[in-house]
Amino acid sequence: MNRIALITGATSGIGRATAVTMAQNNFDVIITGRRKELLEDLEKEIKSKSSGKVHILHFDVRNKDEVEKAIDSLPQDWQNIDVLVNNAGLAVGLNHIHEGIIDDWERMIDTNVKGLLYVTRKVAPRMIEKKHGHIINIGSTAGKEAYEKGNVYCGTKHAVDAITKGMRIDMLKHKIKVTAINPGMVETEFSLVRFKGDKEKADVYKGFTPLYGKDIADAILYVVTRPEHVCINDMIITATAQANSIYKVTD
Ligand code: NDP
Ligand code: 8X3
Repeated sequence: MNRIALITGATSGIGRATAVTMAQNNFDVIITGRRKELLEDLEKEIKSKSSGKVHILHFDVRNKDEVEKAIDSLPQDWQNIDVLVNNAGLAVGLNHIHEGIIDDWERMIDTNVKGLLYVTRKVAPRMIEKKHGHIINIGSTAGKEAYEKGNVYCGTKHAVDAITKGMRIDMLKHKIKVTAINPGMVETEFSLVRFKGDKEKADVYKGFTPLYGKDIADAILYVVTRPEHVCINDMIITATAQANSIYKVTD
């Protein structure tokens, strides 16, 4: 029987690649995000490529009521979530702290930190009841060191790092695994969102081969297919051209 994975932020990038990869590898997937039409496209693609079942939940992770209603709406046979991938997230803006835009800060904090918490708060109690489950939090190399103008984004990802460590301790006696996956630069919609649709500024992947969503999806698949007694706690994955968020070589 397939296991069930709920993936937040499945309309694009890492989350989308993860949904496809997991569905091709014995998972039924609950795909979530705000852009409903993209979730419907993804459902079609998954069904054409695999035998994994798909269920769509359409919500904004920043809205606590929407999160609760969406997860409460799951039909009985979708309720036993084995794997939660807390992936939805974003960077908005790249400014020195004294020039930062407060609305950008709030979007990042509300999505990357509070959204992750709201979803986890709804899903984790069900895992505890079953004494089984695995939570994957998508952090970042930006959660391991701060870089110039990255202040608040780096802060949210450092928070994900700390929350993941705390979660793992709290979940220990319930036999629930908690893993952080911390990617470096992955070519997705991430930069377009960060630079608010400015394609020129968003072209930060010139002169080197970045990571792609599938690279991170493969790592997630590896992590969730380890034997019961093995938990990968923390993984940092960068492009070969990167040492961390700060050091990168170009051709
Ligand atoms: P994308 O922009 O391609 O995807 C982001 C996903 O998050 C989309 O599916 C988007 O869906 C979803 N999302 C954003 N805000 C919300 C919200 N309020 N409610 C629900 N879903 C939301 O970027 P990535 O795939 O690159 O990013 C995925 C994660 O990986 C993020 O947490 C990011 O911080 C992290 N990361 C990315 C790196 C990179 O270089 N790309 C490196 C390290 C970490 P929709 O807009 O439809 O709601
Ligand atoms: C995304 C990677 O280095 O742009 O989290 O912050 S970075």
